[in-house]
Amino acid sequence: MSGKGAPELSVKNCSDLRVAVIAAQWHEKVMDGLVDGALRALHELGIDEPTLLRVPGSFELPVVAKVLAGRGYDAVVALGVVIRGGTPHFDYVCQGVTQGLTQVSVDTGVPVGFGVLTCDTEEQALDRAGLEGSNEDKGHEAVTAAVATAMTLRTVSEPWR
Ligand code: DLZ
Repeated sequence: MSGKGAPELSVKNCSDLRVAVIAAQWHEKVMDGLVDGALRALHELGIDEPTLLRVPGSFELPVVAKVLAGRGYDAVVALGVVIRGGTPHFDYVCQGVTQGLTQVSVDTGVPVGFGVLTCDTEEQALDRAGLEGSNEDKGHEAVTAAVATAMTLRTVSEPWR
């Protein structure tokens, strides 16, 4: 999937949103970049006190996302990195986390930003991690998408305001 074609999202008046970021811990350097990008995006949006929780691996992201979605957060952002190895384990973890996060979002009505990299190599992940020399900043993107969606939902759920 190419990163080309991403929209320039302009999100305003969202500083009162409650946002939680959940980050897995595998592949520390890439994760540091994703978490930094996510926190930077939140700061740019005026959301300065987000909740940040860590989980062991990407497979654990959906259950925590579900609990947070039920605790009044307006948006949840899930960050992780899964790198293909020599067994089918990669496919199962990717499938579990992707379907799990989708299910949480659709079932709860709380937007879940998908900041989980699923890559063949560490180099591909580093290129998307928002680090110096990276071409993409997926932690930042995931926050912006989740917050933009939460703002859209706000207009739908309160059309009389
Ligand atoms: C087991 C595993 C493997 C092999 N690779 C990754 C990975 O690349 N990225 C990641 O976030 N997590 C990985 N895990 C751990 C699983 O996500 C999960 O934490 C364990 O299977 C325990 O439930």
